[in-house]
Amino acid sequence: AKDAGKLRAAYAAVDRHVKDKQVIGIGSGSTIVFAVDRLAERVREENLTVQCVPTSFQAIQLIRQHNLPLSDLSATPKIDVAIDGADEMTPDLACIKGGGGCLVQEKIVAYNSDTFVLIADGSKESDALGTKWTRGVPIEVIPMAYVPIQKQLEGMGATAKLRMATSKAGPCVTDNGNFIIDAHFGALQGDSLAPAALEKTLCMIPGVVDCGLFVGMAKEAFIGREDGTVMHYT
Ligand code: DER
Repeated sequence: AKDAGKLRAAYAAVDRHVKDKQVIGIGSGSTIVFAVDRLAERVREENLTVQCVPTSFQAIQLIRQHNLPLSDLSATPKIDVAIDGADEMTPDLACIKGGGGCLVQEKIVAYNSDTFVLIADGSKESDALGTKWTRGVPIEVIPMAYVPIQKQLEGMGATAKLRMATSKAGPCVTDNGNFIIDAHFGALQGDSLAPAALEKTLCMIPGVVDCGLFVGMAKEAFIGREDGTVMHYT
């Protein structure tokens, strides 16, 4: 049922936003797979001309596997619409991303797009970030600094864990060659823990490349709920 929700959300977003002659940011994760399926179908059926900018090696593979035109920010720095998933999102469209470890390029692509659209199944909806996604805010860090950063995060009251790889020995290494610390602060509410404030605090720590708090970035969200409806947040 989750996959059905992901598919419905993905199709609704692509059908609502994708037009001819667009530069499209392609996110990472599992929900985006449905969006690229639908995008490729529409490009073929409607003979659309699009350029796709990836947010990870996974996105590059998806674009190539569907024979979609692969571009990058050097060739097409202005993105019309970026579509991506989320690990948890609140009604104001703030979200936690990075469950798939691709948050750095995802945030760059989202930032450089005119319209950033989230797609997700209903399990991602939340009243407060950190209450349903309890694995922590993903934070990409320069490897040589991960221990002092981990200690600083613990000093802020978080449980901070270095993300270990599952299909290789040792830490997870991102597409950019860095490590990820997952820092769980509990519910992100209150002055210092409000998502916007926390994002700034985290990104100021030397050695932090970026964090998985996307605040004030998404303009819309399509959520495929269990009951078969698609909630369109704008
Ligand atoms: O890692 C990420 O940011 C992904 O976009 C993630 O947040 C969404 O992954 P999913 O579509 O597999 O749930």
